[in-house]
Amino acid sequence: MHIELIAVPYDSAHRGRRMGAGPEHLLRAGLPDRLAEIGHQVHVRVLEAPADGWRAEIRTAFDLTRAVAGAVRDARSTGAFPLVLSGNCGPAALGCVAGLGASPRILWFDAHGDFNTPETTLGGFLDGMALATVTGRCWTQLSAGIPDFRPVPESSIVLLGARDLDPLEAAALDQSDVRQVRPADLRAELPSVLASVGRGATATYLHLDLDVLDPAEGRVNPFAVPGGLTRADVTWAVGAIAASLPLGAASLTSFDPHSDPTGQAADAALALALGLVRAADRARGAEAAPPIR
Ligand SMILES: [Mn+2]
Repeated sequence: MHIELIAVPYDSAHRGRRMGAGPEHLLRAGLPDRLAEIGHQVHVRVLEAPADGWRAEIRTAFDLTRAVAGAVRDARSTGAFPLVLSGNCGPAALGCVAGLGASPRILWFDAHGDFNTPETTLGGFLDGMALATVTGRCWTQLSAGIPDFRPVPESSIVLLGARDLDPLEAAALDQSDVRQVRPADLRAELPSVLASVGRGATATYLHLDLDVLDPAEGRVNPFAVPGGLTRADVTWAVGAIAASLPLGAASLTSFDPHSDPTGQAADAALALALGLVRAADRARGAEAAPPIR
């Protein structure tokens, strides 16, 4: 399979800082070579914020989102699978949704809801609003400036593994049509959730905020909280998703190498990236296979 590895090395408009260091850390740790070793053709593209621009958290996030959308569209037009490595969730998710064009299903792994809005956030972190922005709950004028972006209906979205929500954010999620699968319910609930959300799906975006992992699997960033999924859980779930929905694009986000002095979280991230690509490739092969007579 041809893979376009799209790196977005920013966190809150800062290049290479905190989670912004994650994408290039994973590239240096050998992700492109590991993918090539298992038979894939890999092209790496590192996206940059506009060279002349003033850095502002919100504006830069949307500049990067437009760049991701273009890179995803380019990759898909050549038949490559876009795999985004991003410091933040918002540019990755909004960019992939826009790049996919048609209204996708979204499977969103995250310890957090990313469902805050400017009116509910306690931390003031734009990226904690990423999923709410995707659904059109906030930042609607800025989102409208992303070519081909259309808000995704909440009923097309599944949030998996979330366990650390602000109070008003939790209330908004509970009242929304976003389906939630709690960490402890993953294996029991995912098959039926996929059966219902997958009906008629044309493109699916898989969002893997690495802090969905339990910190015992490696501490991926300063916001990681206990009660999360194991590496085996995530690998199983990604395999199940790829087997039942047509994966159009995927992202790995929020890895901060500074939180991971032993390298355990980096190992987990590499293993999950390889597992995700294997699952996407298997599913593509199954689709391309001639019907059995
Ligand atoms: Mn997130």
